Amino acid sequence: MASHILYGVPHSLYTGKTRAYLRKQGIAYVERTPVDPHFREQVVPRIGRGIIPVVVTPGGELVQDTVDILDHFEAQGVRASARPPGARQRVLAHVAELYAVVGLTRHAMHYRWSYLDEQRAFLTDAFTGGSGPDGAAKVMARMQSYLPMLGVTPETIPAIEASYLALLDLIEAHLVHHPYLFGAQASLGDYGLLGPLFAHLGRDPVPADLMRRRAPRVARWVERMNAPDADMPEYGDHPPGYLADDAVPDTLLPLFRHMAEELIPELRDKAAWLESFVAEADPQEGAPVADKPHQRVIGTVDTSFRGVPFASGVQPYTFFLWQRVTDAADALPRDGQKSLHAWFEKAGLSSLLELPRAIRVERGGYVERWGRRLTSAP
Ligand SMILES: N[C@@H](CCC(=O)N[C@@H](CS)C(=O)NCC(=O)O)C(=O)O
Repeated sequence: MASHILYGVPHSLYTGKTRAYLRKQGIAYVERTPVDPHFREQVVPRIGRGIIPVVVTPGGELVQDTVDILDHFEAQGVRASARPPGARQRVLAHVAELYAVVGLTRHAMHYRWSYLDEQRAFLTDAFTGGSGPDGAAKVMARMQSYLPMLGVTPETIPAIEASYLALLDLIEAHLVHHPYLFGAQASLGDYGLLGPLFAHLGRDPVPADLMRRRAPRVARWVERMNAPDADMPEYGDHPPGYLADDAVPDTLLPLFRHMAEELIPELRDKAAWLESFVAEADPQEGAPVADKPHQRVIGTVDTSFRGVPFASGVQPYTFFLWQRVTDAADALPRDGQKSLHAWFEKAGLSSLLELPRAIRVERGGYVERWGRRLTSAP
């Protein structure tokens, strides 16, 4: 069978998410690094920037962005769909997908780069493998330069570490009963969370050691997510697939409350920023969100992480992921909406569905683009 090509590297957050998905679905692929001349000569010019992961299909189609990659395969039909059929499970999977990028990337980047001295040999080797001996130092420096706008500052670091330990404990408590978030099948939420919990937090020496000692079941889940099968022998005869009847286990309530506490203040501030931006800049529907494809941040907003102030970079991609939550919720029939709203209320997540955003963000031509203006709550 013809193979897909996955351009990525072992230590990349988003490649890890994609690779795990391809393995679980039994999709044949070969992985190559961006050092491959074909990537530079054929892929980058078509995508418009040097970014990984990129999937090249056997027919030569390029798919970039992990959301688009997973959606691409889901649309074709896969053996273990990452979209739970149940309404609450599905919307919560999108919340976890959002938290993984907007929340947990901060923890991942902190534990990778704030402990650089303790894991320099490992990271230098990884980046040399992925970017070549000449490129490694440059890429490592660029990654570190993202820390302040992600909210990793001397002031926020104690809160980031406390938050991470609490998160590990909450996931660990859930994994006592179930091998994945919503039972025995990996959802978009599991794949989202795997990004930071594998490449950085589950693999770099300092945080990997912390994870193994403090949360062994989380470390096992990281292995499980990378296995081609469900890999759950320690759960005996746990029924396969998603939990029946759209069940959401009690252990997920404190976990999603934890996510809500970190997401909502920042998203509230970013939604307010977006409103002023739209009023001033008058973005046109269909226009790319930034002048250059590699530009992810279009402004800065004063916000806070667990009460600690910091200036956050505003990435339109955040609104795109947030919108996936509200789109999935809006698509539910009335009954489903009621049960979802009740659960969101208990978890402190209601603002996600209620906070108005001034404009939609879509994806097209490998970048984020402005969508329809929204005058009232979306
Ligand atoms: N939204 C993108 C993010 C991909 C991404 O951030 N990739 C990183 C590696 S994990 C990258 O290529 N960064 C290059 C850079 O920032 O210069 C996706 O989901 O695919």
